Amino acid sequence: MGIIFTKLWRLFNHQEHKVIIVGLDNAGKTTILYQFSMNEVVHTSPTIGSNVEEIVVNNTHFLMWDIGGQESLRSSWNTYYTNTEFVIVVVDSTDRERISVTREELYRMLAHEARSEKSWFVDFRQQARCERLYDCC
Ligand SMILES: Nc1nc2c(ncn2[C@@H]2O[C@H](COP(=O)(O)OP(=O)(O)OP(=O)(O)O)[C@@H](O)[C@H]2O)c(=O)[nH]1
Ligand SMILES: [Mg+2]
Repeated sequence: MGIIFTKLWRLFNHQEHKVIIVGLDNAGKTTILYQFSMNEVVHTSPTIGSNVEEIVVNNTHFLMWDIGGQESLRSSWNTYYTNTEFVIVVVDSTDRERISVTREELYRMLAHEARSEKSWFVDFRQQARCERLYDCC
């Protein structure tokens, strides 16, 4: 009970919550970021480095970092971990050939010493009856 209270207190007492969005290149991270911030699907190009947007939900501020997923950029993901409270892992489940690469990257992140005290969400973009997430809307 005490732990839950402490976590809730931390959650609502902070001014701003840092969220990182990670996943392989072409998974749909930037698309998600702008769906959150502009509520629309925008044209994207591969992210070199990162994009960041502030999103406010019910007076709660989230600073959302969308990090480029190309192979050469993945080693830099851990530099974004500091002060991160939420991690969204985006997986394009139509990309079957690279599911094992995604799994390795996920294990690498979970093994990192800075992984603790974060909430993790995994977004599998593709369900049986729609091609990918925004096709379902
Ligand atoms: N059909 C469909 N296409 C999507 C969806 N999400 C993203 N895409 C497309 O997939 C491509 C890549 O999307 P991005 O959001 O740029 O991918 P990313 O994960 O940011 O890729 P990097 O920046 O290279 O790491 C774009 O052409 C998007 O339009 C989806 O839910 N459905
Ligand atoms: Mg991107």
